Amino acid sequence: MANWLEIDKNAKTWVKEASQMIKQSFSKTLTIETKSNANDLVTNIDKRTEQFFINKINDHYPNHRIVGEEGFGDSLSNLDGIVWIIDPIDGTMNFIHQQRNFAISIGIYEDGVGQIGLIYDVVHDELYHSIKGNGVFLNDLSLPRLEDVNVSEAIIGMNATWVTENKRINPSLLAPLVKNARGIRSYGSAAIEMAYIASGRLDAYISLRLAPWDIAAGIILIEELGGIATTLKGQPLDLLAENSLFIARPGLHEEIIQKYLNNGDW
Ligand code: 2AM
Ligand code: CA
Ligand code: CA
Ligand code: CA
Repeated sequence: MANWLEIDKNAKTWVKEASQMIKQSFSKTLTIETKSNANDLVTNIDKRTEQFFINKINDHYPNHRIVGEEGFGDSLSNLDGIVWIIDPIDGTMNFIHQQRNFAISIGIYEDGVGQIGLIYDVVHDELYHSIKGNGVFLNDLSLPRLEDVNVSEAIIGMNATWVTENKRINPSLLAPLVKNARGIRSYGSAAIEMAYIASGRLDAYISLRLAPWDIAAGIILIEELGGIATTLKGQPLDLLAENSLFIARPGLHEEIIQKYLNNGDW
Protein backbone atom coordinates (compact mmCIF):
# COMPACT_ATOMS: atom_id res chain seq x y z
CA MET A 1 0.00 0.00 0.00
CA ALA A 2 1.30 3.42 -0.94
CA ASN A 3 1.78 5.84 1.94
CA TRP A 4 -0.29 8.70 0.51
CA LEU A 5 0.26 10.96 3.53
CA GLU A 6 4.02 10.73 3.08
CA ILE A 7 3.80 11.19 -0.69
CA ASP A 8 1.58 14.23 -0.16
CA LYS A 9 3.99 15.75 2.36
CA ASN A 10 6.94 15.30 0.03
CA ALA A 11 5.04 16.63 -2.98
CA LYS A 12 4.07 19.76 -1.04
CA THR A 13 7.65 20.33 0.11
CA TRP A 14 8.92 20.01 -3.46
CA VAL A 15 6.21 22.34 -4.80
CA LYS A 16 7.28 25.02 -2.31
CA GLU A 17 10.97 24.50 -3.16
CA ALA A 18 10.25 24.71 -6.89
CA SER A 19 8.22 27.88 -6.36
CA GLN A 20 11.22 29.58 -4.71
CA MET A 21 13.29 28.75 -7.78
CA ILE A 22 10.58 30.13 -10.06
CA LYS A 23 10.27 33.38 -8.08
CA GLN A 24 14.03 33.87 -8.10
CA SER A 25 13.91 33.73 -11.90
CA PHE A 26 11.83 36.94 -12.00
CA SER A 27 14.99 39.01 -11.58
CA LYS A 28 16.90 37.08 -14.25
CA THR A 29 16.69 36.94 -18.03
CA LEU A 30 14.54 34.09 -19.31
CA THR A 31 15.46 31.94 -22.27
CA ILE A 32 12.24 31.72 -24.29
CA GLU A 33 11.62 29.26 -27.13
CA THR A 34 8.55 28.52 -29.21
CA LYS A 35 7.01 25.06 -29.60
CA SER A 36 4.10 24.21 -31.94
CA ASN A 37 3.52 27.86 -33.00
CA ALA A 38 4.69 31.43 -32.32
CA ASN A 39 2.44 31.76 -29.24
CA ASP A 40 3.23 28.34 -27.78
CA LEU A 41 6.09 29.26 -25.45
CA VAL A 42 8.48 27.45 -23.15
CA THR A 43 11.28 28.82 -20.96
CA ASN A 44 14.38 27.44 -19.32
CA ILE A 45 12.44 27.68 -16.02
CA ASP A 46 9.62 25.41 -17.24
CA LYS A 47 12.27 22.84 -18.15
CA ARG A 48 14.34 23.24 -15.00
CA THR A 49 11.26 22.97 -12.77
CA GLU A 50 10.11 19.78 -14.47
CA GLN A 51 13.59 18.27 -14.12
CA PHE A 52 13.63 19.25 -10.44
CA PHE A 53 10.42 17.28 -9.78
CA ILE A 54 11.58 14.30 -11.82
CA ASN A 55 14.87 14.07 -9.92
CA LYS A 56 13.07 14.25 -6.55
CA ILE A 57 10.47 11.63 -7.51
CA ASN A 58 13.03 9.26 -9.02
CA ASP A 59 15.20 9.53 -5.88
CA HIS A 60 12.34 8.85 -3.44
CA TYR A 61 10.01 6.65 -5.49
CA PRO A 62 11.95 4.80 -8.19
CA ASN A 63 8.90 2.65 -9.01
CA HIS A 64 6.61 5.59 -9.77
CA ARG A 65 6.26 6.80 -13.33
CA ILE A 66 6.13 10.46 -14.37
CA VAL A 67 4.57 12.34 -17.26
CA GLY A 68 5.58 15.98 -17.70
CA GLU A 69 4.72 18.55 -20.34
CA GLU A 70 8.32 19.28 -21.25
CA GLY A 71 9.07 15.64 -21.99
CA PHE A 72 11.73 14.80 -19.38
CA GLY A 73 9.56 12.08 -17.87
CA ASP A 74 8.33 8.76 -19.24
CA SER A 75 6.10 8.29 -22.25
CA LEU A 76 3.19 6.13 -21.16
CA SER A 77 0.80 3.86 -22.99
CA ASN A 78 -1.20 3.04 -19.84
CA LEU A 79 -1.80 4.38 -16.31
CA ASP A 80 -0.81 1.22 -14.43
CA GLY A 81 0.81 1.70 -11.03
CA ILE A 82 1.52 5.12 -9.53
CA VAL A 83 1.83 7.90 -12.09
CA TRP A 84 2.68 11.56 -11.44
CA ILE A 85 1.26 13.88 -14.11
CA ILE A 86 3.07 17.21 -13.91
CA ASP A 87 2.83 20.62 -15.50
CA PRO A 88 5.82 22.52 -14.06
CA ILE A 89 4.37 25.89 -15.12
CA ASP A 90 0.77 26.05 -16.32
CA GLY A 91 0.23 29.46 -17.86
CA THR A 92 3.69 29.98 -19.32
CA MET A 93 2.55 33.00 -21.34
CA ASN A 94 1.36 34.66 -18.12
CA PHE A 95 4.61 33.68 -16.40
CA ILE A 96 6.60 35.44 -19.13
CA HIS A 97 4.37 38.50 -19.64
CA GLN A 98 2.80 39.05 -16.22
CA GLN A 99 4.90 37.22 -13.62
CA ARG A 100 1.58 36.02 -12.13
CA ASN A 101 -1.45 33.87 -12.98
CA PHE A 102 0.52 30.69 -13.47
CA ALA A 103 0.61 27.53 -11.37
CA ILE A 104 2.44 24.31 -10.69
CA SER A 105 0.04 21.42 -11.30
CA ILE A 106 0.59 17.87 -10.04
CA GLY A 107 -1.90 15.00 -10.16
CA ILE A 108 -0.90 11.63 -8.71
CA TYR A 109 -2.85 8.60 -9.93
CA GLU A 110 -2.85 4.93 -8.99
CA ASP A 111 -4.08 2.57 -11.69
CA GLY A 112 -5.88 5.52 -13.29
CA VAL A 113 -7.62 6.68 -10.09
CA GLY A 114 -6.75 10.17 -8.82
CA GLN A 115 -5.24 10.07 -5.32
CA ILE A 116 -3.52 13.43 -4.76
CA GLY A 117 -4.12 16.76 -6.51
CA LEU A 118 -1.94 19.85 -6.02
CA ILE A 119 -2.29 23.18 -7.79
CA TYR A 120 -0.04 25.96 -6.51
CA ASP A 121 -0.62 29.55 -7.59
CA VAL A 122 2.96 30.57 -6.90
CA VAL A 123 2.69 34.36 -6.74
CA HIS A 124 -0.55 34.47 -4.73
CA ASP A 125 0.75 31.71 -2.43
CA GLU A 126 -2.45 29.71 -2.85
CA LEU A 127 -2.04 25.95 -2.60
CA TYR A 128 -5.09 23.92 -3.59
CA HIS A 129 -4.65 20.36 -2.39
CA SER A 130 -6.53 17.15 -1.88
CA ILE A 131 -5.94 13.58 -0.85
CA LYS A 132 -8.78 11.42 -2.17
CA GLY A 133 -11.58 11.07 0.38
CA ASN A 134 -10.28 13.85 2.63
CA GLY A 135 -11.81 16.94 1.01
CA VAL A 136 -10.09 19.83 -0.70
CA PHE A 137 -8.12 22.60 0.98
CA LEU A 138 -7.04 26.06 -0.13
CA ASN A 139 -3.98 26.48 2.07
CA ASP A 140 -5.49 25.61 5.50
CA LEU A 141 -9.09 26.41 4.56
CA SER A 142 -11.42 23.46 3.94
CA LEU A 143 -13.47 24.10 0.77
CA PRO A 144 -17.23 23.34 0.78
CA ARG A 145 -18.83 20.85 -1.64
CA LEU A 146 -20.00 22.41 -4.91
CA GLU A 147 -23.72 23.17 -5.08
CA ASP A 148 -25.86 23.81 -8.16
CA VAL A 149 -26.29 27.26 -9.72
CA ASN A 150 -28.18 28.41 -12.85
CA VAL A 151 -26.45 29.62 -16.03
CA SER A 152 -27.92 33.09 -15.44
CA GLU A 153 -25.96 33.29 -12.16
CA ALA A 154 -22.83 31.51 -13.35
CA ILE A 155 -19.38 32.93 -14.09
CA ILE A 156 -17.77 30.79 -16.76
CA GLY A 157 -14.08 30.52 -17.60
CA MET A 158 -13.48 30.49 -21.33
CA ASN A 159 -10.80 31.68 -23.73
CA ALA A 160 -12.08 34.24 -26.24
CA THR A 161 -10.25 32.35 -29.01
CA TRP A 162 -13.07 29.83 -29.02
CA VAL A 163 -15.64 32.40 -30.15
CA THR A 164 -13.45 33.59 -33.06
CA GLU A 165 -12.76 31.73 -36.30
CA ASN A 166 -10.81 28.64 -35.32
CA LYS A 167 -10.03 25.15 -36.50
CA ARG A 168 -12.15 23.34 -33.94
CA ILE A 169 -15.70 24.72 -33.81
CA ASN A 170 -18.14 27.03 -35.47
CA PRO A 171 -17.69 30.17 -33.32
CA SER A 172 -21.44 30.86 -33.14
CA LEU A 173 -22.05 27.68 -31.14
CA LEU A 174 -20.78 29.08 -27.85
CA ALA A 175 -22.35 32.53 -28.35
CA PRO A 176 -25.71 31.75 -26.62
CA LEU A 177 -23.86 30.51 -23.54
CA VAL A 178 -21.65 33.60 -23.49
CA LYS A 179 -24.77 35.75 -23.78
CA ASN A 180 -26.80 34.01 -21.05
CA ALA A 181 -24.08 33.52 -18.45
CA ARG A 182 -23.69 36.15 -15.74
CA GLY A 183 -20.08 36.68 -16.79
CA ILE A 184 -17.18 35.20 -18.75
CA ARG A 185 -13.59 35.26 -17.48
CA SER A 186 -10.28 34.13 -18.91
CA TYR A 187 -7.19 33.60 -16.77
CA GLY A 188 -4.90 31.82 -19.25
CA SER A 189 -4.06 28.89 -16.98
CA ALA A 190 -6.28 25.83 -17.10
CA ALA A 191 -4.99 24.70 -13.71
CA ILE A 192 -5.88 28.02 -12.08
CA GLU A 193 -9.29 28.04 -13.74
CA MET A 194 -9.98 24.54 -12.41
CA ALA A 195 -8.76 25.58 -8.96
CA TYR A 196 -11.09 28.58 -9.13
CA ILE A 197 -14.04 26.25 -9.64
CA ALA A 198 -12.96 24.38 -6.52
CA SER A 199 -12.94 27.64 -4.54
CA GLY A 200 -16.18 28.98 -6.09
CA ARG A 201 -14.55 31.90 -7.95
CA LEU A 202 -15.76 30.33 -11.21
CA ASP A 203 -18.77 28.05 -11.71
CA ALA A 204 -17.74 26.34 -14.96
CA TYR A 205 -14.78 26.18 -17.34
CA ILE A 206 -14.65 25.30 -21.02
CA SER A 207 -11.63 24.59 -23.19
CA LEU A 208 -11.56 22.93 -26.59
CA ARG A 209 -8.14 21.38 -26.26
CA LEU A 210 -6.06 20.51 -23.23
CA ALA A 211 -3.30 18.02 -22.50
CA PRO A 212 -3.30 15.54 -19.58
CA TRP A 213 -0.87 17.68 -17.51
CA ASP A 214 -3.20 20.69 -17.78
CA ILE A 215 -6.09 18.83 -16.14
CA ALA A 216 -4.75 15.90 -14.09
CA ALA A 217 -4.66 17.74 -10.74
CA GLY A 218 -7.78 19.82 -11.37
CA ILE A 219 -9.95 16.78 -12.05
CA ILE A 220 -9.04 15.33 -8.64
CA LEU A 221 -9.95 18.56 -6.82
CA ILE A 222 -13.22 19.05 -8.70
CA GLU A 223 -14.45 15.47 -8.34
CA GLU A 224 -13.56 15.42 -4.64
CA LEU A 225 -15.94 18.40 -4.19
CA GLY A 226 -18.79 16.82 -6.18
CA GLY A 227 -18.17 18.79 -9.40
CA ILE A 228 -18.28 17.13 -12.83
CA ALA A 229 -15.34 16.94 -15.25
CA THR A 230 -15.96 15.62 -18.79
CA THR A 231 -15.28 16.45 -22.42
CA LEU A 232 -17.61 18.96 -24.11
CA LYS A 233 -19.70 16.00 -25.23
CA GLY A 234 -20.11 14.88 -21.63
CA GLN A 235 -17.78 11.90 -22.14
CA PRO A 236 -15.13 10.70 -19.66
CA LEU A 237 -11.69 12.33 -19.95
CA ASP A 238 -8.70 10.33 -21.21
CA LEU A 239 -5.45 11.08 -19.36
CA LEU A 240 -3.35 9.57 -22.14
CA ALA A 241 -4.67 11.93 -24.85
CA GLU A 242 -5.70 15.51 -25.57
CA ASN A 243 -9.28 16.32 -24.60
CA SER A 244 -11.80 19.08 -24.80
CA LEU A 245 -12.76 19.96 -21.23
CA PHE A 246 -15.99 21.00 -19.60
CA ILE A 247 -16.09 21.20 -15.82
CA ALA A 248 -18.84 22.68 -13.70
CA ARG A 249 -20.88 22.47 -10.54
CA PRO A 250 -23.11 19.37 -10.67
CA GLY A 251 -26.53 20.69 -11.87
CA LEU A 252 -24.95 23.42 -13.98
CA HIS A 253 -22.96 20.80 -15.87
CA GLU A 254 -26.17 19.05 -16.91
CA GLU A 255 -27.95 22.30 -17.83
CA ILE A 256 -25.12 23.48 -20.07
CA ILE A 257 -24.68 20.10 -21.77
CA GLN A 258 -28.43 19.84 -22.46
CA LYS A 259 -29.16 23.42 -23.53
CA TYR A 260 -25.91 24.67 -25.05
CA LEU A 261 -23.41 21.97 -25.93
CA ASN A 262 -25.69 19.28 -27.34
CA ASN A 263 -25.63 20.67 -30.88
CA GLY A 264 -21.90 21.10 -31.07
CA ASP A 265 -19.58 19.17 -33.31
CA TRP A 266 -16.70 19.18 -30.80
P1 2AM B 1 0.72 25.95 -20.63
O1 2AM B 1 0.85 27.33 -20.21
O2 2AM B 1 1.27 24.95 -19.68
O3 2AM B 1 1.23 25.69 -22.03
C1 2AM B 1 -3.97 28.58 -21.88
O4 2AM B 1 -5.26 28.97 -22.15
C2 2AM B 1 -4.00 27.20 -21.28
O5 2AM B 1 -3.90 26.22 -22.33
C3 2AM B 1 -2.84 26.94 -20.37
O6 2AM B 1 -3.27 26.06 -19.37
C4 2AM B 1 -1.81 26.34 -21.29
O7 2AM B 1 -0.84 25.55 -20.64
C5 2AM B 1 -2.69 25.50 -22.18
N1 2AM B 1 -2.09 25.29 -23.51
C6 2AM B 1 -1.31 26.15 -24.17
N2 2AM B 1 -0.93 25.65 -25.36
C7 2AM B 1 -1.51 24.44 -25.45
C8 2AM B 1 -1.49 23.43 -26.44
N3 2AM B 1 -0.82 23.56 -27.57
N4 2AM B 1 -2.20 22.31 -26.19
C9 2AM B 1 -2.89 22.17 -25.05
N5 2AM B 1 -2.94 23.11 -24.07
C10 2AM B 1 -2.25 24.22 -24.27
CA1 CA C 1 3.08 24.74 -22.75
CA1 CA D 1 -0.41 23.54 -19.17
CA1 CA E 1 3.22 24.11 -18.93
